Amino acid sequence: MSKRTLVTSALPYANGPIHLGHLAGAYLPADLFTRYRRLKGNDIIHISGSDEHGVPITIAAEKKGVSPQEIVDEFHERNKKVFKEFGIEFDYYGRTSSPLHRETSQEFFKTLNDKGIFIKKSEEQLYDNEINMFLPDRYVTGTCPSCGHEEAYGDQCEKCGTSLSPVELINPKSVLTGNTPVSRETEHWYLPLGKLQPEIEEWINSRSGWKANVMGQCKSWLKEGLNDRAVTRDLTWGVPVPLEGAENKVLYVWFDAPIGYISATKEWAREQGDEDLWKTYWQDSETSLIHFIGKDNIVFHCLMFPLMLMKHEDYILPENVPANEFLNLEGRKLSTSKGWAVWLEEYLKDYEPDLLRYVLGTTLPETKDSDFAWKDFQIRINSELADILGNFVFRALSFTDNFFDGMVPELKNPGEKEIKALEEIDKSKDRISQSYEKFRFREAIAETMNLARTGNKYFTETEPWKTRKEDPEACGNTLHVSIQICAALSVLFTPVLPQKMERLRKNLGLKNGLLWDDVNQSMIKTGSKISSGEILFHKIEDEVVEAELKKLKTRAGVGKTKTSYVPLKKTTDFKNFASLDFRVGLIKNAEDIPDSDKLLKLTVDLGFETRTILSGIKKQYDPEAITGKKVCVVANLEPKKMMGIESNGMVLMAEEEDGDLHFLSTDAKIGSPVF
Ligand code: B3M
Ligand code: ZN
Repeated sequence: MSKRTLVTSALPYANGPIHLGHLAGAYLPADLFTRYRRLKGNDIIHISGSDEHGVPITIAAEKKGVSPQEIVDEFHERNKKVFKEFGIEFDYYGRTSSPLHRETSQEFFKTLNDKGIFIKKSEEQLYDNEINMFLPDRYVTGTCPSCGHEEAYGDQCEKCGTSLSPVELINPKSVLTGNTPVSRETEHWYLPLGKLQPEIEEWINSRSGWKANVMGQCKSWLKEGLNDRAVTRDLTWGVPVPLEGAENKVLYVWFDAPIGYISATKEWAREQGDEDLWKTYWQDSETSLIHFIGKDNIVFHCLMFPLMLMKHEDYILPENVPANEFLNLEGRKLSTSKGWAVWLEEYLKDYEPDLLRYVLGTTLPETKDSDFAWKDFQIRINSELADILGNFVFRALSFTDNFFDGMVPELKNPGEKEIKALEEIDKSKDRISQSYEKFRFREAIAETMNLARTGNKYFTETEPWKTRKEDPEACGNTLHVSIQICAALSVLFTPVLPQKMERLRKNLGLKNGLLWDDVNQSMIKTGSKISSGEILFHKIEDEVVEAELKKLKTRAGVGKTKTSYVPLKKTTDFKNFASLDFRVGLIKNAEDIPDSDKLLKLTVDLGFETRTILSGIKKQYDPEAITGKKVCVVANLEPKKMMGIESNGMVLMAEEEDGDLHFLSTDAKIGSPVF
């Protein structure tokens, strides 16, 4: 472990409220890691804040008919507050409209300019004649030249992650007027990524311990070759370019936003009463810098910002960028504009933060996209938090309270079961640590729950309700061991369940400020007094899940009640119908076709043979979720080649009015004919 750690999590645009996608991408993993490392005694700070510049902000302001300042003022406060309520512990939550940020990013730009890093180019850029303005970045949408996605933004395609410039888009449209923009010449400062590629490439190749999804993206961009990127824009909202002759130009938001991590650290240092303290976190080689982000921010954090830091020469470079993939919601892509999202403010009105921290923590999109479903939320809470952890803690504490006057009994002549259960404390502690260190938070959480499982099982197997009368010494041993496991859990589960574990420590009479290394087999002395058990987790009823689903669907207009039916096709004869061969098949495997918007590649077992079938269900189904499904297949359709792959047959789907697709499932044996 490094001497000192600086954790940053992406600065969310202050143009809307925080939702589950944000949390799963960056903030929850960053908080889990920081809390864990803090328990390990590491000198660590967690920095984030609002990204208040850039086109996403000005577009949001235009849509609402208010000034950009009003937008960012509102969402900065709301987001800061909701993160706090959810238990995301930032040491500092800054904002890029602060004077110190302006100063810091202008200094950064000037330094690079003085060193002759930038090149100045006069180039054609898109311009909207109707409103007399240049259209940088997200002011333009169009088709991605890389993957064909039709709603790519002028700065990036969210589909394939490629970073773009508006002139590269096919069929560009002005977001403000819908016009097709014209080209007009303008002058800008560019970071010559093309020329600097060898340096960044060498650095990337020297990284170790990076996640495969992150490394893979970096390498594929490098392989394609990097394009020079303009770092200034013809806009009025942003950090003014600090040079003469650059009036009406501001710094590109992706130039100033990452510098926001530095300026926020400076503000934090000021707050600590030590102006220079930020330097130890940014300029001392014994600090490791770790950026938590979502996958759409990889290019900026792994290539562009490191290059900026490198060229400035005063800064350390990131040690790791453990980016996450995307979180889907109930099997569909999360979409705030369509209302298909769960916002944190909304969640916190009805439920406790720790429940979501746990459930989301167990489903983080660490290596591939993952899905949040309310049903899973219920199952995880009921069968893990309540039935395992909660049940174990309650039984251990209330039994001790009821039958031993709340005094922890002595461990006398422990048997093999006792010794094994106690040893699990040390073993789990090490395993959990290793998972956190590798940024495998799902695994860390599962390991922690396993310790509770061990405790719960041990309690049940030693049957203290029987031994209480027959063998009081054995009963005492059960409680002694169980209480020690509870004590260990109260520290080991703290990163995930900070509020609940604080309560548990209180009930166990443990002092505040316990660290990871304080966890051992005898954290609580024999004879110590503990409080009675309390129910830590209440179960979630089916109705709650149904209501959440209904709320979501109503808001997004999914499954509206008034249906209009597609007109019936004209009558066909029986012979025609009978010529089609429908069969029951089993989806053995489903794979993404990265170049396609719609298609998934399915491997379908028909019993007598296995087929490759392409199916246009990508928007609605996660490949993982449909593997193992029995479906109905048109088995004698002539083969068709799509995206260079031959499809042999068709999987039947029912399509609802809103485009929702459903499988026609059956319990029948694979290969059975359907007629
Ligand atoms: N605001 C993009 C985003 O919220 C951007 C991140 C900046 S991190 C320096 O996804
Ligand atoms: Zn694309």
